[in-house]
Amino acid sequence: MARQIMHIDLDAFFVSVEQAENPELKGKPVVVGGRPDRRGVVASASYEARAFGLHAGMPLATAYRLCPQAIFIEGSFPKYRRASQRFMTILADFSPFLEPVSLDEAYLDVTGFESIYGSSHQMAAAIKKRIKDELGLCASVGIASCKVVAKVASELSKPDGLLEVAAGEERSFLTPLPIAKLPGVGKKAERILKGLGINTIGELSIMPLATLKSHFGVSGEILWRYANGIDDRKVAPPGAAKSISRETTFGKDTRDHPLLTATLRYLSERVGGELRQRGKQARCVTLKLRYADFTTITRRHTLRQGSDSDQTIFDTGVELLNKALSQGKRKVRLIGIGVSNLTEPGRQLDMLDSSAQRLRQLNEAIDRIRKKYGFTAIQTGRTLLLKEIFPTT
Ligand code: TTP
Ligand code: MG
Repeated sequence: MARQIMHIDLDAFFVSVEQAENPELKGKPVVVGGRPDRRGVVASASYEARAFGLHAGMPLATAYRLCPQAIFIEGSFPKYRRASQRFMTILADFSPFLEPVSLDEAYLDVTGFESIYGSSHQMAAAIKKRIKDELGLCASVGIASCKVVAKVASELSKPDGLLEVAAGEERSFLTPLPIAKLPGVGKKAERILKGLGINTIGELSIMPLATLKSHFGVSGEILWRYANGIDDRKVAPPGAAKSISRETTFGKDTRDHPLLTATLRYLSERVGGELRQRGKQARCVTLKLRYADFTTITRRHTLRQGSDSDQTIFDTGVELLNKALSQGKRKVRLIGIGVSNLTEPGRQLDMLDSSAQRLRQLNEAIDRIRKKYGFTAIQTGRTLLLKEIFPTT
């Protein structure tokens, strides 16, 4: 039976929290991000402000030029965090399979629970109503058999939307949409794809896999799968995976360097593959060696920035391996490589210039919050660096 997955995203989140608190702001162009005479960018714009072309990431000065009558608010992160917690608590009442993606966005696997409400559609309406009644906020909900389609559906339904894509309709739903609507396709990928004459998700879905791989490396296959409405990622409660590792025991204890490194490469690729499958990046790489006498050592290295690249994992592993091997002559019985300190790739939550500090603290405190933008980057050497918007992922 098809899964029933919801993607729920609050509309104009920061602004809506301000409007819920101060009804005078309702129905007006409102911007959270700071005073227009300050440096910094728009964090959130009300839909009324968007009608003037304002959007997140736009310099405040530009926003002011386009819409001088907008109300500019500094914003208060602790307030948004509290609202976020209440939002997530409501969602958790509907299903235990909850995966927060960012402050205002989550996946909910409701498979089997929807019958309590009559249907998924009615369940989504009940969720929206509770969010409205208790928080005064509007949520947009996408329902589909997989994450990527649910995500596209909720975005498409905004604001105050509810859009269900029936099982079996995933491809036909995605087909006519412009490629930029597909999670994973950011500005750079969009440019490349348009250069190849690909404008719609449907056109992307029928591209040869090999062509996509040659342009985007490993991400090419993910793009292709998403374009075809294929996405088997689970709705994973946060903290489900704290680390990922693979190890192998040799048939015969060995000191053979090419064999050790080749094994390490294979294991690194498997670890990297799982990282990408989970849409995570790792900050920490750990090598494990068990020697013939069964003594086991682990050696760890912290990367300067998170990575999901096979090559980075492998390179780090080899360095640790060479160091370890230089310290003795014992043969190796088992080799393993693991990654930990997993983070979500992505968006700069510290766009609010004035409260960058608080935002950074928030990022650290809620390390499970997925950053919205930025499926990064597999550098295979021969392909380009892909650093793109990869929302939920
Ligand atoms: P979004 O869900 O991307 O935006 P939104 O909720 O304001 O509007 P939409 O109706 O399109 O969902 O982000 C949620 C909050 O995260 C947003 O209100 C403010 C914050 N944010 C930033 O601080 N910087 C950014 O660049 C973006 C995109 C969001
Ligand atoms: Mg939102």
